[in-house]
This record gives sequence, C-alpha cells and structure tokens, in this order.
Amino acid sequence: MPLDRFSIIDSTLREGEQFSTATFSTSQKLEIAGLLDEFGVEMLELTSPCASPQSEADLRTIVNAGLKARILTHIRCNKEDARRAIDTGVHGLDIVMGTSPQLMQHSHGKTIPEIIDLATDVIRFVREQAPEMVIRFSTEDTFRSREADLLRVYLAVADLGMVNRLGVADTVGVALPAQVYNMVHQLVRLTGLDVEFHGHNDSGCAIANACAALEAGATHIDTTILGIGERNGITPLGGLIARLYTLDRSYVAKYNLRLLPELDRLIATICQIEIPFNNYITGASAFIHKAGIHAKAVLADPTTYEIISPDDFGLEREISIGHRLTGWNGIRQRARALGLTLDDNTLRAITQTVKQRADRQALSLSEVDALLREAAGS
Ligand code: HCA
Ligand code: CU
Repeated sequence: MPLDRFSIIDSTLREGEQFSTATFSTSQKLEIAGLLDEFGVEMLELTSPCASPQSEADLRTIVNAGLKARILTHIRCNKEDARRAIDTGVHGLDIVMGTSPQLMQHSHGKTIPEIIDLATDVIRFVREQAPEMVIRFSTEDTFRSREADLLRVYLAVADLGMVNRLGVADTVGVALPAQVYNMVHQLVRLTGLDVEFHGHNDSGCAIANACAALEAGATHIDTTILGIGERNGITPLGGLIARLYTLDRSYVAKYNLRLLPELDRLIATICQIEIPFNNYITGASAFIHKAGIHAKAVLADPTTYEIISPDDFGLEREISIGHRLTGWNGIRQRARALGLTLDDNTLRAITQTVKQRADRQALSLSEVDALLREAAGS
C-alpha cells in the first residue's frame, strides 16, 4: 500500500519561495534544506536555475551540500530550461505544462497535440543528455483540464517509456478528495508509473486531497513547511504528518518528528509570520485542554481527547485552569505539581473562587498558584 512507501517532496525552496513574504538567502536555504534533510524528507524541490543567477548558484550549492535527500528542480517544458537544469547536476527534473483551457489560452497558447509534441521533444532531449535523470512530467491545473485532454497527454508521455513519475497538480486549490482519488487511481492503473500530487489550499482541502491521492496509489506528495506557497499555499508538511500519524503512526515513523516544531519556527521567523494558533501540531493551542470535563479526562488518560501525542513531537500538553470553565481535577493536579498538599474540600473551594473571579476576568497561572499557596500556608 502506498501509505507504507510514500515519499515527501518538500517544495519549500520552490513553491515556498513563491509565498508573498519569502525570499531566502543562500545561508537560509542551506539551513532549511539541512533541517528538512535531518527531518527525513526524501526529496527537496528547488527553484529553477532559470529564475535568476542566484537561484542557479544556490541550486548548485545545495546539490553539492552532501544531503541524503535527492535534489530536484522545477522547470518549464522547454529544452533551454532543461539544458540549464541538467548542467547544475540535479538528480531530478520536474517538468510542468498547463493543460486547462484557461492556461492553454492565456499562458502558453498551445493546443493539446502541440503540448504532446513539445513534451515529447523535451523529455527525449533530457533522456539523451542525462540518462540517469529522474524525470517527472506534470499537467498544471489538472483539475480544470478536460479529462480527455489529460489522458491524451499523460498516456502519450508515459508511452515514451522515459518518464519516472507523473504529476497531478491542483494549481488553484479547486479539487475535492474524490476527484483527486479518481484521477490518481486512473493514472496508476493506466500507466503503472509513480504518481505525485501537488495541491493548493485555496478552499481548505490540500491535506485531505493529499491523503486521497495516497489512498488512490500516489507515491509522492508535495509539501512546504507551514504550507507556504503562491496565494495561501499548498499541503503543509506538518498537516500531512498529522493526517498520516492519526491513521497509523507507523506511516510517519521514518521521519524525525521532534524536528517539526523547529522547522515551523524557522520558516515563521524567516518569513516574518506567526505560526497560526490552530496549526497542526505546532499551533499554540494544539495541546491546550480547557473545559473542566476535558481536563479531568485528559489527566486520567490523554488519549481521551488527544489523537496526537505531543511527546512524539517534543512538545507538552497544557491544562488551562484559570478560567470559569475550570474544574477541581485540574486545580488539584496543579497543586500536586507545585508540591502542595491540600484536602479535597479546600481544592473545591479554591475552584469556586477561581470560577467567581474568572467570571470577571480570567486568572493567570501565577494568580491560581498564589491562591493555592495561600491555602497551603506556604
Ligand atoms: C507553478 C505551478 C505549480 C506546479 C506544480 C507541479 C502548480 O507555480 O509553477 O509542477 O506539480 O501548482 O501547478 O506549482
Ligand atoms: Cu503550486
């Protein structure tokens, strides 16, 4: 099953660079690539060497950085881009060509037969120049393309027998999981090639769509750290990890999960953004339990309200107690944590005091601690 043998292609250094506030210096790229490599992503996709002179130099630097991850670059479907990319020594080329009516009309102006001819020409050229190169061919805007057009293009490309992987791209974030499942399933069945999914998050389905792709047999998923990318980005690395972990921890056991918080912080710092409060795993509130009923159950057994264990990511849960929804189990646990011995009646009375005061204004943890210490006479 692909969920046992999928690879992550992290595109923070390509798609992520297209995020509104992202401009990575060479040393930042090396830091990001190094940490992703330590985390264990299998492949890193970098900006095309044709984008700018520095992009080309940085690509060469990262190719030669001795990372375990394979280094890919993303190019338009033309021989000149391919030639320049091959020259950098990258391990793989991700070639992309728009097939939706919108992109055929306004982006490159080519018809489907012309797209097939061009793709054939470029792929043959790469195979001749670089026999070992891993070649991926994607149709851009797959989910607004006509299905008959897509199949013509994909089958023609697959029939060349020179491509290692086909890519499916939800460029505008419009696809639903069932559509992704059907498209990936058809490609796997018809071509037997590896299939990659790249999904934008404009309508909030990027993680679900990536998961549907894997269920349908996709072998590779594109992510970026925190999901950064064009507009509001693509499948976030942490979100994909959360989704797969909750299906079966063994699916993500190959990754160094404790590095996820550092990865998210690194990108937040570099891009000068906050990690969203509701971010998967690393959001500030991801492991805060508040209502008294929740706190009681979590204190007895965290799995009552946690499907993800914070320890696996080097994080800690928090029981929030200084508010009107608090319960005495949480207050008692705090007293114990402070090493205070208080009888149950006292703890219940303190709980009532906290509730009354919190009806006017929530208490900080140190204010609750002060109440507990006062009651214990310490
Ligand atoms: C782009 C478009 C792309 C390509 C994805 C892919 C998309 O920015 O060039 O090559 O699989 O979303 O379609 O990112
Ligand atoms: Cu994209």
